[in-house]
Amino acid sequence: MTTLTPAILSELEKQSIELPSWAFGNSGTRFKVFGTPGTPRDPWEKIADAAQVNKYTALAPAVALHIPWDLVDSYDDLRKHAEDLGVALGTVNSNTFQDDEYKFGALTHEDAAVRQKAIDHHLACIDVMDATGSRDLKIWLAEGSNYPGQADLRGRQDRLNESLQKIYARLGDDQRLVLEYKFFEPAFYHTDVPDWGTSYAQVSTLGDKAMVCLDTGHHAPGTNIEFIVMQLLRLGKLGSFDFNSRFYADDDLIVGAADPFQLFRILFEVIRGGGLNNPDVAFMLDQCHNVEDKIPGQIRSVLNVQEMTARALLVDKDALTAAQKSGDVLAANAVFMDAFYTDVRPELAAWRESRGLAGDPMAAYAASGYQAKIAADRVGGVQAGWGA
Ligand code: PSV
Ligand code: MN
Ligand code: MN
Repeated sequence: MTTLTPAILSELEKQSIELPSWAFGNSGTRFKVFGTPGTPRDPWEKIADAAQVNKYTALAPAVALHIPWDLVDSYDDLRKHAEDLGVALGTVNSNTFQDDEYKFGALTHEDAAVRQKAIDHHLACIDVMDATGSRDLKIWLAEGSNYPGQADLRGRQDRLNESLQKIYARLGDDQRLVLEYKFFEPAFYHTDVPDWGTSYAQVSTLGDKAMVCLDTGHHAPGTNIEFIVMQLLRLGKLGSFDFNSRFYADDDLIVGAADPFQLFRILFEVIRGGGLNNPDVAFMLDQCHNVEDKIPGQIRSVLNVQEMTARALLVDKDALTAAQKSGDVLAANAVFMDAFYTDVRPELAAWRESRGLAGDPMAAYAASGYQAKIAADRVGGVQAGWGA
C-alpha cells in the first residue's frame, strides 16, 4: 500500500538538517569522556565526517561551527574544503562559557570590560560568518546564578539587551541572530535566558533579523514543546531548532530516540505552522555521542527526523479539522494516532533507492569501510572533543 504521495515525497526531498561539528568530536559526561578510534583531530576532519552523513542520506548539506572549538587560520579555505565535500558551512555558534572571566556572566556581567570582551567575541563570530557565508549566529548563554540574592536579575536583563543590541548592529543584511534559551545548567537558581518568552522578549526589541532558537532538550520535563513551536511560528519568530532527545535533563541524545511521539507532535506543528522547508526556520541537530559511533549516530538522527516528518505529513488534515470542529475528541485523536502509527520505513527505503541512494543508509555506511579507514588513518595527534 502506498501512503507517501508524490506531494509528501516532494516535501521530504527538500528537507535539510544541519549537523553540529561538535557531534563528531569525543564527548561524555563530567565523569568520563570515552574516545573512539578515528575521531577527528581538527575541524577539517569533522567536516569530512559530516559529509559522510550527507552522502548516505542527502539530508544534511550543512555543518554548524562552534567558535573557538572550530578555530582555523582561514575560513575561506574551510569553506572551500566543505564545498569540495558537497556540504556548506552553516550556523556559527558563539561560546562565552569557557573563559574564567565569564564566571559571573558574559553579556550580562556587571563589569563593562567583561561585557565588551563577550561582545567582541560575537563580532569576531560575525567575521567568521562573512567568510563562511553563514547566515545565522546562534547565541546560547551559560549565564545565571546559583543562589537567591546572588544577582540583580533585572539589571542583568537590561545589560543583556544592551549587549545584544551591539551585536545585532553588526549583522549584515542577510545575516541573523538566533537566541537560544535553556531553563537551567550550568546555573541552577536562575538563568538569564531560561525560556522562549525571555528569548522572544529580548529578540523582539532587536529587529526582524533576530529570532528564537528552540533546543528540544532545554525545557522542564513535561513541557508541551509543540505548543511553543506553534506559538513561535504564529509570531513569526521561530528561527531555528536544536534537535536532540532526552530522558532527564539536557541529555543531548539522538533525536527521536527517547520520545519519537514527541518528535512527531513537534513536526506536526512545524508543518501546520508553515515551518517545514521554510528558509526562516533552520533545522539543526545539537547532540553528543558518548558511547556510540558518531557518524552512524548522526545518520540515525537525520533518518529519525525524516521518518517522523513523513508520518506527520500523513495526518489527514481534513478529517482532523472535521473531527475538531464537531467536537469529536476520540475521532480527532484517532486521525492523529493513525498517522503516528504508520510504519513508513519500507516506503522511505524504496524512495531512497529510486533517487540513487542506499535504501538503508546505516547499512551502506557500515559496509563502506570509512569507519575502519579513519580509525587507521587518524592515529597520532589529539582527538577533537566536545570543546576542541
Ligand atoms: C547548551 O546546552 C547547548 O545546547 C548550546 O546550543 C551549546 O552551544 C551547545 O549545547 C553545545 O553542545
Ligand atoms: Mn543547543
Ligand atoms: Mn543543550
